[in-house]
Amino acid sequence: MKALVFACLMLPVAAIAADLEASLTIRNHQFSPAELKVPAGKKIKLIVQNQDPTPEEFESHELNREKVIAGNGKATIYIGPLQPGKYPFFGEFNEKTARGVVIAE
Ligand SMILES: [Cu+2]
Repeated sequence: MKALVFACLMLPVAAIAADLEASLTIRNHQFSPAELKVPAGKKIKLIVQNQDPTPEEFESHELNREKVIAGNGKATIYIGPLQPGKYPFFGEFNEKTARGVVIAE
């Protein structure tokens, strides 16, 4: 009984603490949006949807992230909490066209 009450009290806290989500789409070897604004100081759950039939690799030295996303697939990349600033990223398999930047503010 005590445990149940505790669990109920904890629910709203859990809801507030849920990750912020942001999404990116890859199409024609380009990221959309190319400029992704996120709040500084928060952990972000970044969902990357690849609508191209070929794989892409999300890579960012500034964010220290590297992840392959299968063709017509989806990947989740956790970033942050970030200091205010700009964090460029690119698609390593199509570096000339697949470019973007996360802007934390
Ligand atoms: Cu790489």
